[in-house]
Amino acid sequence: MSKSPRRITILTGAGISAESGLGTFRDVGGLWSRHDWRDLATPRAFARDPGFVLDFYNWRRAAVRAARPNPAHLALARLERDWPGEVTLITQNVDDLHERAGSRAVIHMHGTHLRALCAACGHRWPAPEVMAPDDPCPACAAPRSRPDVVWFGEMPYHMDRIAAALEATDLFVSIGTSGTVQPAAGFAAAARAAGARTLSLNLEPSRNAAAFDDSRFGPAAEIVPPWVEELLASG
Ligand code: BV8
Repeated sequence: MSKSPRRITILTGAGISAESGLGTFRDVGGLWSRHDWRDLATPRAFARDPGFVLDFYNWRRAAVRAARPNPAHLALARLERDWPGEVTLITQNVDDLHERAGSRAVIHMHGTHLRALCAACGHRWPAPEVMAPDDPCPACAAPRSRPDVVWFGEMPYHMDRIAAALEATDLFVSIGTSGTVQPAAGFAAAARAAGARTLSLNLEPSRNAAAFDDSRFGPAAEIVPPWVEELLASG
């Protein structure tokens, strides 16, 4: 690795939570191979059958509560704590395993399971274990509560903060994502165009593999901790 990067920006996807027992989306047996995302992760799906969509998220929220952070989550929390420069952690995941591993500043660009959103007034509150279509919004009482996650066709959250991080970062690292979903899949190329080095830590080459200067392949729980160790030793 060339001279130590002062600013590090990390993007994680479902692959980093795979060894915590949470499914990925596009691997064999992944969520979108068993369910059609058009019926579950779009505003139209929610309008058509809110009970079906809420049940899907209730089931996934219960799986998140039962899951534990794995060594990859813990290693990133250590990097944020011990790195002498700036570490920006962006996740496409809606689980809270980064936070439970000790990461303090996590940018959830696709939202989070743990918050509910009122589709009528925009109020947000901690999501109950089980969400049902006729739950009244605590603020406006409308029965329009939904998970506070970003569905297909909706604008991801915190894009201004993300754009600023990609512009300024010295090193961009993508962990456990297939590079399929935009705009996240374009972050590596954007960081590189702004002068950053780019690194992919993934089980296999991602669809945007050409955007990475370096790649390491293997399960995140096995390859992320040694990468963090190396970085801290070089810092
Ligand atoms: C938007 C909800 C614009 C939360 C999700 C045509 C062409 C290009 C783009 C589009 C298009 N048509 C539509 C679009 C845009 C669309 C898109 O990109 N579609 C793609 C699929 C074609 N994007 C959007 O709609 C986004 N919004 O563009 O808005 C806009 C502009 C103006 C105004 C309004 C709007 C919104 C995208 C967010 C959708 N929400 N989920 C939830 O339920 O979780 S998508 C879903 O995919 C999740 O959020 C997930 O995080 C995300 C990305 O998936 P990955 O995390 O990468 O997971 P995946 O299974 O794919 O890959 C896992 C990887 O891990 C694999 O590489 C595997 O090898 C690796 N792995 C597995 N095990 C391990 C491992 N790695 C390490 N260790 C292991 N053990």
